[in-house]
Amino acid sequence: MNAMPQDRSAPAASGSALPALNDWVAEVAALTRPDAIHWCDGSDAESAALIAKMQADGTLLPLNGDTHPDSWLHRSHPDDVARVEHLTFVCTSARDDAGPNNHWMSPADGHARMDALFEGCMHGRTMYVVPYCMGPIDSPLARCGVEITDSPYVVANMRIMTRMGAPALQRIENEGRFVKGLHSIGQLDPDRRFIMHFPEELTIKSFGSGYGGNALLGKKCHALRIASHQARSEGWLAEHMLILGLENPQGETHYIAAAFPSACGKTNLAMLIPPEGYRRDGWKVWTIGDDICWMRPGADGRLYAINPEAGFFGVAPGTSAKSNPNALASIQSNTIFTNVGVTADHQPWWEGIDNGQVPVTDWRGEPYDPAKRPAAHPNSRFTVSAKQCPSYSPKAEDAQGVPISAIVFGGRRPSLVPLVFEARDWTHGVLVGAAMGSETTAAATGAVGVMRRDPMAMKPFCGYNFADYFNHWLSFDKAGANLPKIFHVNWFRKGEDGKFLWPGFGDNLRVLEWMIKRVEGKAGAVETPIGALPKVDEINLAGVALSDEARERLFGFERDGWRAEFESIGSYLGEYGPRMPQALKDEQRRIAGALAAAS
Ligand code: O2Y
Ligand code: MN
Repeated sequence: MNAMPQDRSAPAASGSALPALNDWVAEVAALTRPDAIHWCDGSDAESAALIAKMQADGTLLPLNGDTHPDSWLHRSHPDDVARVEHLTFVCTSARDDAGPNNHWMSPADGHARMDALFEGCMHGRTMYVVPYCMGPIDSPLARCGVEITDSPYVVANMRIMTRMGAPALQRIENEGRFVKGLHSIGQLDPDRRFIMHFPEELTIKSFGSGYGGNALLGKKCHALRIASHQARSEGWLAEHMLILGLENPQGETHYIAAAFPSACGKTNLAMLIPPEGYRRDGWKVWTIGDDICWMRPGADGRLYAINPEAGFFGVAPGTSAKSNPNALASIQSNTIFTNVGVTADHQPWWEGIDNGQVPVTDWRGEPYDPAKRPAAHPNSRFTVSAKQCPSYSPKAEDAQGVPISAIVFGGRRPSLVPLVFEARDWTHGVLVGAAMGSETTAAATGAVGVMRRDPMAMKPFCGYNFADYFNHWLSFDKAGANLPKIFHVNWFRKGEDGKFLWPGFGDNLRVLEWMIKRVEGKAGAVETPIGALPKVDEINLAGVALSDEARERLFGFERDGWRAEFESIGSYLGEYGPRMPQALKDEQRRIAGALAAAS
């Protein structure tokens, strides 16, 4: 049983029928010395009590109850506003198992460093024990975890983002296994902040941050870094991908999973509204998930996917009735906003909301002064249940997942990369994913036009060596497999004048339609060494005004540029040394050879 007294302020189960869980909670309590322990059951009453407590101490500020019922504003510490990749570690016994794509520490050093920080850190606080399930509670693809945290704000977010509480605890007790996540906000001191992963022990320790991916341990830490490791040993894939369903006028739905680096509009694509003509014809887009996808082969050889999350932790700035009406509709009630500005009548406000209102208070709680800082922090967020999204698919709750017809990779490529191309086969597709990335902008790094590769958008999230990860991807191509086609898209191609050539947003559906036609064998393509490009007359561009330059750059193939790109891809693969799978190196050489031969 627990070493510490139970918090009686809200009804809660006290302890678990699983000795391993009770023992761990007792061990953590002995280390962190909280004043009270609260086992979360996920009930409405528990949530109401937690929210009342946070309102009383100023952690949550009420927003306008008429326009945004049951919605709250949280202001994080100004030094704690984003994920911290430089303080994020993967602690494997062998350094090479974490790979050059991760910061590494030995498990012994990692635990020692973290346990010193956790020592006595919950004195004066309540320790919350949060059982959660990533994925539909009855899904064989779902996996469970328990987050111990001293942040009630984290508990409130976990309740939205995961299936949290009694049903999850029940599943954990039945299965006897769970990911252990220990979190404390500490003193929110950036010099005493680390996010450490121990994949061999299915354990996460996070200290010193209360924000997003650093603190909601079900998300990036569990569902990507730990799960990617677990997926490798169990034969499935844990990916940084949205999942959407594309329904045609005949009522047939194809499911597409798509990986883009952070801040490339994944949430917008997942909630896409078809252009007017498509809507009239009966096309629909269904949202399954906007960030994470767990996939595994089914009995028919196809990949079946679930969204392990239950909510959206979306970027607020730029979200508007034009850019993402579904997101805007989702966040009209029951939403936690973090680090947005507010209007005089306490409505949330951010740059790009474009609703004719004006902010009076910025994200730090100071009078809004555009000369000083934006009203909303650029990484400000909304946390909301996926069930509030008008395009949320009932299939998202399907325990068996949805069959994936196409996998899409994409990045921000102002030059060279056409709007869309299709990989020749699975191995080529894995190479396309391994080579993807974005060209930097001055705002991001100070260096313009430098290619930052972000394989499968997993650079910050793969819990093991990328070379082994590519090998794992390649391993799915085996007898009996019926794998999705793989495509690459680039919504961000620019013209001579530096302006985007493709309208993006709803018009991206035209590209998705071409992909599905390819899957169904109903569209032709131009074969090139880099893959199959659409014949311009086989992609529906009715109503899209494209200049000759735009058509050439969006649908053309620039041999010289690709030759240089493939040299660069070869060097990149070489950075992973002898662990890089030979099949991927051979594929790079095959294409480089084809590019050279045709000169
Ligand atoms: O800054 C954070 O902690 C959040 S990062 C994030 C949140 C939701 C979805 N994706 C991401 C990401 O960085 O990929
Ligand atoms: Mn993400």
